[in-house]
Amino acid sequence: MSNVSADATAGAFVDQFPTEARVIRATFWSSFLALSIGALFGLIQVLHRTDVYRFIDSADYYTILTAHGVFLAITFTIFFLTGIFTWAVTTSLDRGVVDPRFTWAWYALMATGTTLAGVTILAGLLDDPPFGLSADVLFTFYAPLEAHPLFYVGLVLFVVGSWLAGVDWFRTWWAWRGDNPGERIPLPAFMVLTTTIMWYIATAGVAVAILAFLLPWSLGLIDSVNPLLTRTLFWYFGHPVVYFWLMPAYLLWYNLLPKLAGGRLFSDPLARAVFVLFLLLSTPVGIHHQYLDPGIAEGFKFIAMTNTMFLLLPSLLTAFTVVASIEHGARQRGGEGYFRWLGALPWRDPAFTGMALAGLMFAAGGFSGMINAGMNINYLIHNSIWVPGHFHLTVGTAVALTFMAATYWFLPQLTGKRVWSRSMGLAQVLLWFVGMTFMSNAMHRAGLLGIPRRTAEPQYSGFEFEAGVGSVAELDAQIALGGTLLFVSAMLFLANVIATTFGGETAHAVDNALPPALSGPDDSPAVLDNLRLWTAIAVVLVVFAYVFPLASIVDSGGLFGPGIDGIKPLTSVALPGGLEAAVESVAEVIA
Ligand code: HAS
Ligand code: CU
Repeated sequence: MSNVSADATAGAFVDQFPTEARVIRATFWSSFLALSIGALFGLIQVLHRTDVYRFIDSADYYTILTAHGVFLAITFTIFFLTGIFTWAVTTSLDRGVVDPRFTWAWYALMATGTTLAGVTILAGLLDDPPFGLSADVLFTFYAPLEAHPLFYVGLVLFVVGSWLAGVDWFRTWWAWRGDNPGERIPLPAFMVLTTTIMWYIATAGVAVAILAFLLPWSLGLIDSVNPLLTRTLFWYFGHPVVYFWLMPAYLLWYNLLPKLAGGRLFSDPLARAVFVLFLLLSTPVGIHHQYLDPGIAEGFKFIAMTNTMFLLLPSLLTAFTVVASIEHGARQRGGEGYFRWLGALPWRDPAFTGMALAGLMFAAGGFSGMINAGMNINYLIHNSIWVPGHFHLTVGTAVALTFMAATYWFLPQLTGKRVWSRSMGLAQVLLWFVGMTFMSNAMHRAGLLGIPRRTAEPQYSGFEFEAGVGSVAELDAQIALGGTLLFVSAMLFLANVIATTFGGETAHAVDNALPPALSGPDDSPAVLDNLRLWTAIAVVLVVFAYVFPLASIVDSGGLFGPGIDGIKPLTSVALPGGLEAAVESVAEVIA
């Protein structure tokens, strides 16, 4: 275990691995570019929905919403995490990538894919877009919404790029293993490898959805698709993708946060177990997004709910381990008492404070997730603005705020320069926390009143929502205020990053080393590192969870569906015998 515990005088990452630092800087810049576009659209949208100010016509709302979702949830997050993962593998295995040309190739594929998809979406804002480009399909892009083929091509290139990035991390590990036979996989690399395997399993669903159905459909090669099938394949991927965002944030909470707090990770074995649990359980739960979809039997929904409740476990373990590590850090710094130790933490450090606040907010996001996951309570909040409230706490704070906060630590590592203004960084992370508190809390409350998500005119004409406590106008004001603070926070972040890169002073004594865990890898059962075993079990669980629902969806709706252009009356669709008879008798009664 040489590398994770490398001596504390190890210098900045950029001095140790200049080539890798260059690639990571490129992924970060791509990520921040997406963040700036996405944040601008977020502001436009929040002011539009709440009727504070309308920059756009309501007809363009879905174009803006799609761009907001794709640029933030897909591009900002995934570019950033490929950078983090490249850092984690390189630094914990203490060796560079095998072939930098390969590394640049996956980066180029992802960048090309994003550009194609982004241009296709934004062309929709033009009155007469060239080549009929448009993709108002939201970041969930399932049928019956249809995009221009170029949008799907862009997504394919982006995902293939991310697959090759995974190959790159595995290659580095294989090379390391050859030189270090029998050694435990260092924790950061272990986290990257398990997350990557999870990603391969998860993206299989979206690859089939795009390549077999959506792309041929938008090219006119097939007439129709089965919308329930493409929805189900999307959610097969759409749930685990949230852990593809979250697990890199966890990687930082486990490895960086204890160091910043002045301590050491509480338990390496627990951290490994958490990532194994995510690998096993992230995918067989996607149907919890489809509790209200007709056409999926209640029993399958119930199984998805049960699996989801098990999937809470790794996050609850994380809450315990990470807080214990932070407390250890505080006590190393002289903190005492049951709660007074909290005061001994480095609250002036924007990297620490941002990540700790992100974790705190994730506790709330986790609770709203548990509510979403309950089959019966889900009926209350599904398709309401409660759901955006939930995911702005999770991906929008636990992940986004962690990534921004960590950037204040990474910038000196990657550029050799000091952060331009640490106090502005501190103000920025606090502003995000405050803005999100207003916006997300009010969104949850508004959702409970039945105010819908995904609409430019949530008030409907002439319909008044009854507010129990406060008023809809007050909730709207909080949403608009919170959203505006978030935009300001994002701009402060970008200004700081730009000022550091182009004008910052040279940093001194940057230290890239991570302290060893209190309970180290030697306390971990060796079986935890058996990636083949966990992959095999994960695949079996996915097969069990999905083969039957998919078979019944194909059986009742057809592989390519009845088509949205010419939906046939239900009685003329071929249904399994018993159902056919039932439908006919209902039709007779109605007639
Ligand atoms: Fe979710 C919908 C259920 C987690 C993202 N989710 C969404 C959508 C998104 C999303 C984007 O079951 C909307 C998709 C759409 O457009 O329709 N979600 C869950 C559950 C969890 C969960 C059970 N979601 C996430 C994460 C996301 C994310 C993570 C992004 C990154 N979600 C659902 C369901 C729906 C849903 C339904 C469908 C709703 C519908 O009807 O449409 C769980 O994974 C949550 C577990 C989390 C915890 C919290 C543990 C607490 C921790 C904090 C530690 C504290 C620290 C701070 C470190 C149990 C780890 C210490 C600081 C000190 C100072 C000491
Ligand atoms: Cu989910």
